[in-house]
Amino acid sequence: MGIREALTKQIIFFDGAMGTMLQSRGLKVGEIPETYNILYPDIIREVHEKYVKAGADIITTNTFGANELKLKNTDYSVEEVITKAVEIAKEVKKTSNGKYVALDIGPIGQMLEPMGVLKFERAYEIFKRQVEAGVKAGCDLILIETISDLYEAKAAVLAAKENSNLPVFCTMTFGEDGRTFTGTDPLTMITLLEGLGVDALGVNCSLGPKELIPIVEKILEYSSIPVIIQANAGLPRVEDEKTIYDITPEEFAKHVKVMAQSGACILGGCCGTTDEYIKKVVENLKSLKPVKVNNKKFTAICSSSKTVILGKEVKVIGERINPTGKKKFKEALKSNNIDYILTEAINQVESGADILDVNVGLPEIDEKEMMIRTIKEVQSILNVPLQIDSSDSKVIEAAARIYNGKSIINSVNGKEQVIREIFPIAKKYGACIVGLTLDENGIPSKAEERVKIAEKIINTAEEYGIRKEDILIDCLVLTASAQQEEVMETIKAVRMVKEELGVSTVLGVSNVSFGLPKREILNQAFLSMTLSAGLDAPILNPGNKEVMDVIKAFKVLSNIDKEAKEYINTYSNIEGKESPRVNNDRDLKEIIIKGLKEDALQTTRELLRSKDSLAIVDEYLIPALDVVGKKYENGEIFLPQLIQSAETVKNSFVVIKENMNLEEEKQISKGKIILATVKGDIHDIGKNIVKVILENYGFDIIDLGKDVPIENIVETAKNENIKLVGLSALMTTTVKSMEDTIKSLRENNVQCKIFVGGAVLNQEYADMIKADYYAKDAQEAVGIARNLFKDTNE
Ligand code: B1M
Repeated sequence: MGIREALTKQIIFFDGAMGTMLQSRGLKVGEIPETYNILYPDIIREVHEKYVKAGADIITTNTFGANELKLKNTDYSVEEVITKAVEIAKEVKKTSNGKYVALDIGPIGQMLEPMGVLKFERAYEIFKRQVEAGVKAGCDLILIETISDLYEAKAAVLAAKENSNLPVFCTMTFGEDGRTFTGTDPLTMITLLEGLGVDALGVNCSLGPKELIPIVEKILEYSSIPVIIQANAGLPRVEDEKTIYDITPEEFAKHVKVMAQSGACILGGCCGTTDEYIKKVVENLKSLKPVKVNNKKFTAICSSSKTVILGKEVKVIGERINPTGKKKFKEALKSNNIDYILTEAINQVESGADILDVNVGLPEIDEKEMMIRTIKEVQSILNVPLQIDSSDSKVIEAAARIYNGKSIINSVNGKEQVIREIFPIAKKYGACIVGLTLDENGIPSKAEERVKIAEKIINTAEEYGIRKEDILIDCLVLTASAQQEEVMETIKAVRMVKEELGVSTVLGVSNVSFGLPKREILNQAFLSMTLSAGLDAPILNPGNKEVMDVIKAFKVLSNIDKEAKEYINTYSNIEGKESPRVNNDRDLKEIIIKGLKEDALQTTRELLRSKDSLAIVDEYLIPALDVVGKKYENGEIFLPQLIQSAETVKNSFVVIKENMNLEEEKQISKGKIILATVKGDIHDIGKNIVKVILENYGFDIIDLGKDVPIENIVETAKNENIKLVGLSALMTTTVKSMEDTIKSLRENNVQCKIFVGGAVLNQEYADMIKADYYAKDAQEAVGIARNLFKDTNE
């Protein structure tokens, strides 16, 4: 029986950890487990056999890290390692009565853009090579696991689906805050992965089974496909540099049973689990029938950290990223002024947009390139989902591919050719589609005719395998000035589409008032009429206070805004709350918080006319990063946004540095100092500031960078005969590394003084780790250096 069929009939058991088993069989720290397929195939075979004997249906190949980057420093190619791994697993399947061989694919080990430098298509190619090797070797399914970046999951799933016909399973790894390391929550994972057409999804690694329960509950609430759970054997803790897991096989199996009873149907183990754990799980669950998986039927789109569900309450689609009728916007597109577009995006979100429409079509520019750039840039600073708006199917396809999440495609209509071009794209990337109620004969004047076109779009979409929930219908607004009698037909059509066809509706509201004075009056009235008829997502300018007022009022009157909380919060007489702020003139602090990299250059230059360099650092850069740090800690923003703010500060600092070089003339060296951010810590903004200031006071700096190995610091200090070493650390976890560095400098008899700094430190810590001095900021660092080199320079 194929695994897809088996999933409908029985609970499927995965095996447990490979790493844990290999460690107990001699795998050393630093050894690459995948090389064991070639070097010690008997060990791998024995591990698989143990798991099958314990009752596992699926044998997971020993290929978790078998990608070209991780194997780069070994003697083996991806193909060799994977072929051998699949061969061993197939052998065991045959001899020990296993059922399926899963090609295991773990994360690449490098961050994708914008958090790292790895490009999406490069990640795709890396995964593709693994998939091709696994398919050729004859695996039965593909398991993509332990992924924490949704974008990486998308690259991997596309690689699996475009290069094989095998079932694809995908699991992600969550933290105690219920999100992955890059900010994805369970619902968002489901929204993307189901859209991409995986066969099963779920969670692995992360936490122990007990701690996973809230995450599992969320997954089961929303998933319409089989759910996989592979927990760790408890929460890991480190003892004598070894990772220990505390949960016994019995306890593990007990929790897993609860998950199976709630609906999870593919079960196994991750870190810390062994065949003992799997044996207990199988024994406990053998007689259990899987809970039937049903279609949860909701319309959703997402970015990497936010899902918006349509159809439950009004959601606003911001229409301002669109050059139509906007001279300034057109100029921005022509001059590649991305910050102008980003400012439009931010303003709309601040004014209440839930989704942003993105249209950058202009004959004079390369629309595809601009669309990709805009999507990437908007996604790196904002987490609202996007609607891809273009009349060119090539632009739509490129955008749907590169988009991090599940987008809306705007739009198709009832014309055969358009349908044929766009539906396959929507199906492949799992996007929602806006269907316009017009066809070869134009826009019908009667509501009934428009509904017929909507019905045709929905039915044809189903033929392409697109769920009805993924269709949004736009009944089209005609202007009251030219086609007055058809305004009510649109409203009637919205009601019919909602009630008779049961799909969500969108509508570009402001067209209705075109050509008439006081447009906002008509827009307001029309919006409230369409909302009453069941409009789910008006497309409008959220900066237009009047229409946003209607929406807020509608939410109260239709019992969506419970106890009128949102309404009161907006309109109670608290100063400054009257209307959402739309600001085109942001100060540097805000620019950094928003991550507007280009704006930072310009604004810093302007500020330097009235302020000196250090004042800008102290009054803008540091306070802005403190706000960002707090927001990150509170889960209001996630790693991608944190990185954008850091990059923005760097831009600002480039300008400050240029200015400092102008201010001070280069002097003779007053002494040579090493600066380094300690091992394990990649925060270097503070250290770089200290460096520039010290240089400006005439000191020669050997900057060893960030995440610097202890040996490197010791060697350089010795070889260069250094008298002063400055160490920076920003995390509680890396203070230990700072202490080790100091210890090593002392043990190696390096005759130097050491000063330390960084937000996590204070004088007490500095004394504790036996540093000679503590510098609160760059200016104090200068004081220390001047004092120390005083004799030399006098
Ligand atoms: Co991260 N980060 N970060 N981060 N980050 C912090 C430090 C954090 C407090 C945020 C938070 O949760 N509130 C938190 C640490 C928690 C803790 O341990 N207490 C944190 C975390 C958890 C992380 C990650 C683990 C997040 C993740 O991946 N899940 C990860 C760490 C990876 C690693 O290091 N292994 C991470 C990553 C990053 C980014 C890459 C996104 C980025 C750094 C980019 C870069 O530096 N190139 C970043 C940023 C920007 C921050 C915050 C927001 C800002 C840090 C900063 O640059 N401040 C920070 C929160 C915060 O501090 N408000 C945070 C401005 C800078 C000028 O100040 O460095 O203190 P500072 O320097 C001052 C003084 O301290 C002093 O002079 C400077 C000027 O006055 N000084 C010295 C500094 N070094 C000195 C050396 C000296 C003398 C003085 O002599 C040698």
